[in-house]
Amino acid sequence: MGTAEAEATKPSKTSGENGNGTSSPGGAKLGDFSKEELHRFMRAMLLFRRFEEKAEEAYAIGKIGGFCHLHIGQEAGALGLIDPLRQDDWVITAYRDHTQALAKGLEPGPVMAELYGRDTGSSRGKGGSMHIFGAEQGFMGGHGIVGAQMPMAAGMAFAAKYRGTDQVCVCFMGDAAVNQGAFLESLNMAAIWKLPAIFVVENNEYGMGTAFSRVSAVPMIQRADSFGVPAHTVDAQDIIETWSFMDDLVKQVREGAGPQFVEARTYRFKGHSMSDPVSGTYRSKEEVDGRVKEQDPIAILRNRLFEADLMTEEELDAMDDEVRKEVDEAADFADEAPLPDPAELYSHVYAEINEHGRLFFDGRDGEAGHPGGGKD
Ligand SMILES: Cc1ncc(C[n+]2csc(CCOP(=O)(O)OP(=O)(O)O)c2C)c(N)n1
Ligand SMILES: [Mg+2]
Repeated sequence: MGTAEAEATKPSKTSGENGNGTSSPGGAKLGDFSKEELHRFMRAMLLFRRFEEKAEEAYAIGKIGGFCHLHIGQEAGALGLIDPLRQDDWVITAYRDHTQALAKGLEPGPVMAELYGRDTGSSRGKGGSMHIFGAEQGFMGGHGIVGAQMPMAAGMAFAAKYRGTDQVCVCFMGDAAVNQGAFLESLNMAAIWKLPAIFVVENNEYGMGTAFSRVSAVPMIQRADSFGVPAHTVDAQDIIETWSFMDDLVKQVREGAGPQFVEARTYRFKGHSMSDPVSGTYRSKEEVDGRVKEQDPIAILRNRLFEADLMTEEELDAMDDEVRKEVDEAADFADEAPLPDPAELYSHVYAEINEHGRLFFDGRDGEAGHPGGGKD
């Protein structure tokens, strides 16, 4: 797809001043980035794509069990909305989390090993696909309950404000999550306390098989209105726009602009999870094929780079080969890793008893000899 076509498929963008003075950034151009940066963007998105394809393949042959939700088609959002952050900023998200973890700095090996349920996985094989974690990288999970991550995001943003740091917390959610009570509570408290939180809805238009238009009487962008939280829309298939938008917004929040709501407009190219078909009763094959053809974030960047003579086909092929090798190595790392030791069953889980009581330091005493405690 050529640049003109890519421009034509862009959703309309909210720009200019918002209610409380935060501006919706936008209007970034290719020329705002160096060739090296643009190549880095391409490489990262290719890595995400190949990683997910490998996960899909591994799932199909039974190497990965349980739930597995792929992010294919949504790579520009993963990169553009996370890459501008510092390592000590936090990201918390839902279950479609593999590429977001990579974007926040986790290595492909431990993420793949987590999908394989291995001891070297980022959650020591106990979390699986939906619960990737990297505390060191500020990646606070991976959460399977729709909306569960939002109050925790508000809590982390509160901690930053209370401690007087300038950290920012970015909370991702799917479009279905805005109908959860946790959404209302979190946005309201974040607004009242002017917390440094950015709530990002990855609006891929469907919550499993339910179109957003069937569960909301108003467009997504209006959902934050009643909290006084400034709302922005960004075309999350376009890495250039998304990255520069987020870079600006994070700076504003770091400087005290308070919470923000972002509708990142995107589309998932695969089924809801590995057990769901790509298309079916809720969306037609024609719809999916059309979106894949017009809105593939990797193809959009590739075409722009080719047109601007900023990348050759050979360079792209070489990059792709390198990335495929990296993903193969991640899969080998996962394959060769041991399963968790059964003796570790009660460590790093809520049932753990340590010298402070339970894992969450709440002061309760566990019953000696019973790793699960037993008082409640
Ligand atoms: C509280 C709760 N209700 C229902 C589910 C089952 N469920 C899992 S994913 C999902 C749809 C979520 O869709 P969306 O938020 O749009 O995210 P997407 O899958 O599109 O990334 C539902 C209903 C759940 N995990 N948690
Ligand atoms: Mg959705």
